[in-house]
Amino acid sequence: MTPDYGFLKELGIQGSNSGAFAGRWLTCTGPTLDSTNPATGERIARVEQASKAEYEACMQAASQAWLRWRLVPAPRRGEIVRRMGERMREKKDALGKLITLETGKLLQEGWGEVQEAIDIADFAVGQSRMLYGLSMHSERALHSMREQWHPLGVVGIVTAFNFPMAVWAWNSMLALVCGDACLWKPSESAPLCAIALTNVIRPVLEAEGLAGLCSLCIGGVDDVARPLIMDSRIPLVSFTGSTAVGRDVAARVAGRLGRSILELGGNNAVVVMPDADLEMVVRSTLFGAVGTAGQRCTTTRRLLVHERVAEQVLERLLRAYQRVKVGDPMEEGTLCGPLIKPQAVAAMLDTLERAKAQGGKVLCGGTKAQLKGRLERGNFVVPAIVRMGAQTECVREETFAPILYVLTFQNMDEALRLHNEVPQGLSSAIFTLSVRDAERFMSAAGSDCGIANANIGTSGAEIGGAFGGEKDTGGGRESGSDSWKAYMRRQTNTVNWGTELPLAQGIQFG
Ligand code: UN1
Repeated sequence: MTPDYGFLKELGIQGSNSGAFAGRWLTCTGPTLDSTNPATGERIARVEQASKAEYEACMQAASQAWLRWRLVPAPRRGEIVRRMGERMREKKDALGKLITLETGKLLQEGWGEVQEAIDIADFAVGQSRMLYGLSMHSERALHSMREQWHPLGVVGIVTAFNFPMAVWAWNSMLALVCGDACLWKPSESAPLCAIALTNVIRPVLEAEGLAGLCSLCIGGVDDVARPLIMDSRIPLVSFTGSTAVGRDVAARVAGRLGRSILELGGNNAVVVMPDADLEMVVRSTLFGAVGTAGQRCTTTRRLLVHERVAEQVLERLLRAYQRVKVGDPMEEGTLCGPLIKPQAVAAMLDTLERAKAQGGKVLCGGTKAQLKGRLERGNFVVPAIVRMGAQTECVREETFAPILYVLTFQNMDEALRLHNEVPQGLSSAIFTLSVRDAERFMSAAGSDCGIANANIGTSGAEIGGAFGGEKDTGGGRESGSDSWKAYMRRQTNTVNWGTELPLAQGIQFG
């Protein structure tokens, strides 16, 4: 039986779709891309991808729209973003289902992701009235000094499959209130999510005669990704993806003196102290390690447990893993959907082989899950827990799959050393009832990550905080707090309202 995909129609998805929006959907001349359902291997729809010519048209549309947009008062820009948020609210159900269909995330997670996009729209509306600059006291008499924040231009947004809507929203909702235009290159594994979202917000921009403001360009490395990264008309590139690709993007963008926001790999750990509430540890680790089938940047990949409670934690966790239902992400009760591609399954199995060769013991899962009927060709795996000994090379790598490494420690010093010894630095958490240990974990000598939590897992951050991390995670910050500043240029203004011309630093000249 073919399930009812009526929501595709509601989102304007057809059998064959244009992959380039430049204020209007273009006829594309690049290669055709199939979007497939990772739970069934079935094709959902086709996308005609952009070639270099359509890339150029998208870029021009965004640039043209920006010339007008940058002069629209920021609170009015906020009003337009508010309406985009309203459109996403109206279509939340359909958008969430599409995320599930195309990426295999659970329905709850699909809806949660759309909510995250709505939340950042709301946040950006408020921010549109708070693009504050400082004023300073000039050292010269009858002078005033201040700074202003101005729009940057066209922001290039490159997103990954695992958050195919929210990460675009983090960037674009802020960029828009900041007065920028957006050019979006989504993941080739989630093109329909991008097309649908563009269709959802399009009427708001069209009503303003500014449809090119949110351009979309789906295409390959040579046709779209590289031209975007190398385009000197794009002052800021926000890139979400692997550390390997991010390193290349960073070098190329820096080479043309552009700016980048990098949201790269994570290798997030939960530290469990002997006084932790173990029930909370188990529940949050399950969500952190198995949620989104281990394919979040914030996924819990390492469990560092005090040796006094290690056996107890493992026993409870194994019991919880036994109850995890692997299956159709559309179905209620499923806790682990498919991985995005067959290659991701192969990568998981390969990593587990290496873990075993390094002395790791697979305590549960770690195999392909062979499901029946429609799901027979889905990319399903059974989430794995691996207990590691002294050798931990594979633990240093991020494998985008549900593998949880368990390591033990004897004291906080050792826990912190283990915690910080991986190359990545995105998210982290400690479970303890001790204020001292919790604060130490979040201190300057504690976790080296961009996110450090106490009694909350590593994933599932709210939009209000700045999101991002250090070291191989790339150093970028997106979403809440003052992340908006990255999307603007700062201008310092000094005004002489007197009749003399005093020089700074007291210099006498002539
Ligand atoms: C990502 O995995 O790229 O904190 C983003 C979280 C989500 C965002 C994850 N709010 O898990």
